[in-house]
Amino acid sequence: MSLREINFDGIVGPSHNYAGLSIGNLAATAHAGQVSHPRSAALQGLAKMRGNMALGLPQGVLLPLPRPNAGWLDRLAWIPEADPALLAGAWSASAMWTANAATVSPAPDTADGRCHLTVANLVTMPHRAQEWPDTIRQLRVAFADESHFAVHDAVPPCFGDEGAANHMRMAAEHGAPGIEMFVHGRPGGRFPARQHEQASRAVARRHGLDPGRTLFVQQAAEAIEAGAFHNDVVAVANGTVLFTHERAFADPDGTYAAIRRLLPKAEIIVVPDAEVSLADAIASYLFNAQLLSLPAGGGMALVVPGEASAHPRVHAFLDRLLVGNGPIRQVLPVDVRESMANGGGPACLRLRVVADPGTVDPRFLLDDDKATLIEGVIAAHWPEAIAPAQLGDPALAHQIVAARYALLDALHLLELA
Ligand code: SUG
Repeated sequence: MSLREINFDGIVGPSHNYAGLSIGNLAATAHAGQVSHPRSAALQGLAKMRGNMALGLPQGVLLPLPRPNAGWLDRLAWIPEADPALLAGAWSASAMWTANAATVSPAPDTADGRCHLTVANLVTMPHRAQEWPDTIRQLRVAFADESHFAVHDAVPPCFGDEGAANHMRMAAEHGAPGIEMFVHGRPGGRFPARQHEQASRAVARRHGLDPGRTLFVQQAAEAIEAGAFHNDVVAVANGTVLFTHERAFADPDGTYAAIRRLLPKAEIIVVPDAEVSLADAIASYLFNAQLLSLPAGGGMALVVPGEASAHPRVHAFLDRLLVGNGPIRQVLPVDVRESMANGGGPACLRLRVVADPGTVDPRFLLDDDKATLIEGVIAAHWPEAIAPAQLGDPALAHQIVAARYALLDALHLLELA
């Protein structure tokens, strides 16, 4: 068994659009009503995946879900006079943000020595709550080998669960037993707290985690107020490193102390508000980065959105970080601006699974040739642009359905059609 971290990126679906559906997600709200570019969005995602493969890291993909979701509109008895947000919801390509697909506990952390995945119910946002039945179908194909994986149903509503976006793991190395941190919010603020503590606790129990190595941490209410609708907008962990904003957690000192107690080797990099304010962190998505362990002892790389490196105060911070001789040796900006405009940075676009790549259905694993194949399908079939007034257009709906079918066909995954 050779356990490695595989990043499963969501391929941006052909219906990608800006409908302003996520209250509390400031970027999505700001871009509501703008024209989207599904083809460029999907190609930007593929370019990010290629960049990570070029670092020598294994890469996987998850596929767009069936959209527009006519069955969902039927169950809502949708008519043209009904709320337009319902129509937009049925057209949303939000499954691209696979950090919200599931919570993953790798085999070294679980009681039965299998990698456990619980699909996220995403109940807080209507357009996202429709995702999990199709997501779990896909996870059950990708991780079908029950001697290595256990794929669990969604936690029942009303306990909101947003998956890996509110979950962090730290370990001496990917294949070693780790500590798992579940970050929840408390309701009552201006914006919804999407992750419920009871959902986190249920996931930890289902996965058979050792209570002595599991932390339940409350997100700072002020972080949610400032637009951190998921914890991964203000913190990211990898290996022995936690990279976090000073105001991410309700009890930062207690959280750091608990981490250090369970993982004495932990390196906690706290970004002070005085250097990068919460507002700057959320506007730039500095923390919505992929913190990656490079092969052959190459230290860690931080894959940040171009918006972070272009932000003057964040840029200055990153320069200081690199000269500081810490564990993060490289900062690699990527262009995922189409996803960013909906509040989805590099970290939102990927689901991390520590597993032996040989145990995963190979149709979900990427190499350069398959990336070229996928890019060809995107170039041939994905709409170039979608204006909000086009949602509901039958010809566009037909193109979107056909585009997804062409991708499933190319990847020999028509069982998901
Ligand atoms: O759930 N945006 C997504 C962004 C998810 C980001 N994921 C992580 N942080 N892990 C959301 O708010 C906007 C769709 C629209 O408005 O059209 C949206 O769903």
